[in-house]
Amino acid sequence: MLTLYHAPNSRSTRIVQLIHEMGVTDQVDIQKVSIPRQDGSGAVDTANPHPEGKVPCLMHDGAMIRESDAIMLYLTDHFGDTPLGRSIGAPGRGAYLSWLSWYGNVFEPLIVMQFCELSHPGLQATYRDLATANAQLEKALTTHAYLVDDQISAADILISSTYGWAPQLMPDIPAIRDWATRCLDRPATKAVAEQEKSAA
Ligand SMILES: N[C@@H](CCC(=O)N[C@@H](CS)C(=O)NCC(=O)O)C(=O)O
Repeated sequence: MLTLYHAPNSRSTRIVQLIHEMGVTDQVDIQKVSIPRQDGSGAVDTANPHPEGKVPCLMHDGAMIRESDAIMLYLTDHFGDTPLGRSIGAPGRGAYLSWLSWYGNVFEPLIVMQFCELSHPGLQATYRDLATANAQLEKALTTHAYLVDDQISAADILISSTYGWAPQLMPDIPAIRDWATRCLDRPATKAVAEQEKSAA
């Protein structure tokens, strides 16, 4: 059995959205846990096996998978017939892995830097900047309807989730705005977000 440790209205929401999009809610046990929130509420939950007390955290037969991009890759590989993944040998596999990792290694750090109003030549040299990141998204989305190809993948769910919790970061770039809206307005993704927001 797969178990996802999840705190509503957090970075683990996108994993719940992926699970709903894949139609495998009956095959993943979703355990709600608390986390310390930026407003001072919440606390580390001893029921959460994540070594830093964070979410998301996925357990599968005693093995732990953490970090959103790794969890999405793990789930789409595990449920190999889902159209939201790109299996080994599929034409989009390289782009799929690249966008998933780009999120964790480049895009999320840039988003955090923006929130913290951080800038430094070393950060710029390593991550470039949000304008460069947005230009990459725009280029990909001008070529195809989604990041990997013309069919939505978990990479789209992951990267567009940013604009679900931080809509103010949406750039004024039609290709990005339209793509994010297409992703966030999908019935399963929207239903999870609305259910969590209304329960908060
Ligand atoms: N890069 C990680 C970030 C995980 C993360 O920071 N999660 C937040 C929730 S939005 C958390 O658990 N915070 C609680 C804490 O820092 O103790 C991922 O995407 O999985």
